[in-house]
Amino acid sequence: ADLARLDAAISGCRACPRLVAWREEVAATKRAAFRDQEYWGRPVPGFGPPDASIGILGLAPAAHGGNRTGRIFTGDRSGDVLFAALHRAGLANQPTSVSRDDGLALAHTRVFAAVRCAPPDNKPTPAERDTCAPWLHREMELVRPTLRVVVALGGFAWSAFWPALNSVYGVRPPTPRPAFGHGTLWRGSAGVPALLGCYHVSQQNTFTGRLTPAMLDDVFARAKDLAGL
Ligand code: DU
Ligand code: SF4
Repeated sequence: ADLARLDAAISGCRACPRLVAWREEVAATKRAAFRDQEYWGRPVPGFGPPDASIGILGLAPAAHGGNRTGRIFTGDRSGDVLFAALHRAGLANQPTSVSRDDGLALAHTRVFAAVRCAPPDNKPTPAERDTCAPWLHREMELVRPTLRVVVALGGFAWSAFWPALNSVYGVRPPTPRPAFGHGTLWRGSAGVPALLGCYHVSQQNTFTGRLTPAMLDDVFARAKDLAGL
């Protein structure tokens, strides 16, 4: 219930003028293939059960993905790859994610994003990242009792984890901070979730073979292990 309230609150945020303008402009102009659809055009909340032990941290919603469907990673190629992998790992009840009411349910897994509004060129500014951070922190606070591992999809998400560690757990991040890498693990400690790096599931990585389905399967097998699943 607290998480549902937070999701609703996130959806009304207008704190970043550039992103508010962009998300709404995209929603008004649309992509031709989706012209019959009503775009969400608002901040996109996290997705998954409140008692998740695995958190998956992405960058931001895609303009015609989450910004269209209103569910993170839903309706874009990145999500196609991510949810297919979660299904293979037994963490999703179906391999596809096309709309908010498609019946998809995650098990033990909550998907978050570092920034909640679709940014131009998928690139939020540092100021936008910092403005949006408290939403992630509040969400992690609510999932904290069960959260055991955060999978960071890409370097932006990886770097968003450290302020969360400080704000949510009161744990000062290590200095220097461990560099992002695919398969890099920061172990956390008692009551503090581990952080596991994974190349982002974007087409740039999946079409080029930099990130393969087998690599994702390895990441989620490790995440389940770290989560005690
Ligand atoms: O074009 P695309 O595969 O939908 O991904 C666009 C871009 O946004 C890519 O860098 C992934 C990222 N992204 C994300 O971090 N979270 C989402 O929910 C959707 C896309
Ligand atoms: Fe609000 Fe985050 Fe969207 Fe900025 S990016 S308007 S802080 S929800």
